[in-house]
Amino acid sequence: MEVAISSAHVPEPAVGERSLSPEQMVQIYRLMYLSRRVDDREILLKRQQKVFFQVSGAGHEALQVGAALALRPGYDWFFPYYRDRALCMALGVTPHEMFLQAVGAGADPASGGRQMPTHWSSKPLHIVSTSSSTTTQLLHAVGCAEAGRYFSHHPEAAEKAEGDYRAFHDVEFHGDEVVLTSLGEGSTSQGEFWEALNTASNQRLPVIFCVEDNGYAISVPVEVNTPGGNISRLVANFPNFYFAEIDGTDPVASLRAFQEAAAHCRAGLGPAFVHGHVIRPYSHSLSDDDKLYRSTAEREADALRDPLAKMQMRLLREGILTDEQINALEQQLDREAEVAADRALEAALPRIDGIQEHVYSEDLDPTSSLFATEQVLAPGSLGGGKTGGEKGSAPRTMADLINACLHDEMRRDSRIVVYGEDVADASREEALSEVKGKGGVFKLTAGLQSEFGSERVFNSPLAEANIVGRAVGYATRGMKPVVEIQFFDYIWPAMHQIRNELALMRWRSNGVWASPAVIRVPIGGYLTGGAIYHSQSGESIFTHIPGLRVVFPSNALDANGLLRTAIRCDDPVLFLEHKRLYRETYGRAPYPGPDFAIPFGKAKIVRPGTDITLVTYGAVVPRALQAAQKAQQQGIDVEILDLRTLNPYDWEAIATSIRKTSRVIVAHEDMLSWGYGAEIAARIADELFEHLDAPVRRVGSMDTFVAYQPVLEDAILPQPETILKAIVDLKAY
Ligand SMILES: Cc1ncc(C[n+]2csc(CCOP(=O)(O)OP(=O)(O)O)c2C)c(N)n1
Ligand SMILES: [Mg+2]
Repeated sequence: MEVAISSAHVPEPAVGERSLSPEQMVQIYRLMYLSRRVDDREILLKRQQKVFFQVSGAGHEALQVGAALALRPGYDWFFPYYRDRALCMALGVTPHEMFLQAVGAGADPASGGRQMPTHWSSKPLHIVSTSSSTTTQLLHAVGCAEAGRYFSHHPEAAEKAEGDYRAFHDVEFHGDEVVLTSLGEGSTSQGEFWEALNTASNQRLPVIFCVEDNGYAISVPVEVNTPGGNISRLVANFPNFYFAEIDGTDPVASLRAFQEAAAHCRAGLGPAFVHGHVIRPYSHSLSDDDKLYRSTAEREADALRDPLAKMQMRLLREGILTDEQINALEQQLDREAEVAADRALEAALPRIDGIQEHVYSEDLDPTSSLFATEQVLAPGSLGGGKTGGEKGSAPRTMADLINACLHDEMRRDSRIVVYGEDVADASREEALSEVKGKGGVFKLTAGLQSEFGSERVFNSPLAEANIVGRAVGYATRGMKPVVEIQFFDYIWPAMHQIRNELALMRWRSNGVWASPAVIRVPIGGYLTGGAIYHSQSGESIFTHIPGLRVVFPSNALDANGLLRTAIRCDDPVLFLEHKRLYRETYGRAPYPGPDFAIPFGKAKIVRPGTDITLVTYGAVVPRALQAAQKAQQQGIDVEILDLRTLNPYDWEAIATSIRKTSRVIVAHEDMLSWGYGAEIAARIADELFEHLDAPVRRVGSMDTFVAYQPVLEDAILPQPETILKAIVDLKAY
């Protein structure tokens, strides 16, 4: 096994050094030194228990200052990671702002006291909020670059529009903008690293990937994470890249590499990969002690490469500053760090009553009357969909009306892009003159690429995190990605992006950033042969994520109106489409026109009744109706509520019905234990106890996955008979 590159093996700078002016050299040292002193001051505050976490950028300063000085804050875009103090300082984040974050002050501009220190965010500087998750930010950077390119090709899409999310997203773009994202060498082991390089390379996107290689991921040395110990060697065959492997303790070499990288990107040639070898003199964080796993010799060798000491020597050697001048400068910067920290310690704390602000958009409420355009369709009105102009009076399937909504909304809003696995008609456009086109494995996106072109409708790589991570980047730039995950069963690689990024962007940035994308996902069983990996449910896993709206229509008309609201609103939405309902006779409806919308959080009484309330949604709705018809024959009058949206859900409708019937069943297709019904049942027991004449009952599938053999599938999933039995039992209670 090859070992990590040590200082002795650090490659020569990629370009010959032209000298910088003395002022530039001093400015570089000033930034590097101040960054280190802010770290040191923060460490002191942590030891005094005045701040609560510390992770330093020590040893990485030269590389980061080089990157920042090659780029333009507020013009280019930045998706940094937690070590990037010197980068952010050089871009314009002040020491005071950094300390405000460390103390968790209300005025912390990055997160208002919600995130740990060094989790950067600044709208004016174009630093997009980052999480603690290693590597997720790379896909955001890719989506951001795609959005910038899209706007420069379609400047009209940047214009503001009233009546939907666009009213709240100012768009800025420059044709030659660059996106910088950074990560540690250990993080290159994450799949999302490779997924990001894939798309950046394929699309020649102007993204600079900066690997800050300090040789360790906490205690794990580089050769354990990276076969052969050098990530540059592994990525060298990606097409269209500019590559540089440099001594990241040398700010001038770093600056040169990033200047060349930026020039490559701005010229539209493709992405860049700058691999800087740096050191980590302060352990991973204050929670770590590297003496536990690094030899003394290794740590001493690293110390000899300290970028601060080297730069100081250089200033002296090149006669740029004298000893006295360096001392005076350092004293001034020490004082600057101290004053900034002292001021932050006096700052007001965040408001407790503000905790729930910015979970969802405060500007645009998807439950509001703005989205209440449910109307009776005028017979003969024009229909949407791939051919357009169809008569609206013929009943159409859920698949048709979802497709029609996508066509209508894409016509109306040029910020919408649609992508995912197999969603395009044909990636090789030239084939379209002779073939019909794919348009999704369920054909829900059929005809979109043919009508709107390959820049707006395209296939993604087979990588779910790639789909959602890029959507986060697109949406933070003000675009509206409406992406597809091919099957709910395969949403899990994207789970990290959905939970830790998509749903959290607004809250963790204290309302400064948001990523209101729509994820359409075919879900559910009752397929006869769908088996374990094409029949899963699991909606409660997603309703358990604050910040994410979850929609689950049961019929064509609701699917059309709710998808329109999902697209026009300003929150991220998981839009669950039951595969079994796509083409069923049940629930077909005429095309309702291009402005038909249904607000979230409004249940529908699909069958009025007086004896028992049955709360349900999705494919259980038609099964519950069958059960209710049979119950009626036994004299039991069941009221069925279709929730339609699961977050938010219509508590008022549930409560009103239960006050009338005093008996309730919550029924869903997903497994009974820990399912969506558990929460609804618990709340009913809690808040409506005095209205109940019987216990709250639940109906769900067995606590197992769905088997292939139809006999097993039928037994596992709730059937009309299962529901009927629960109705009869409950009435007799
Ligand atoms: C997805 C994820 N897994 C694990 C962690 C915990 N963790 C935080 S930093 C880190 C090591 C990162 O090492 P590297 O990428 O080399 O960056 P460095 O800290 O050395 O700059 C780990 C495992 C995390 N934050 N995110
Ligand atoms: Mg590392």
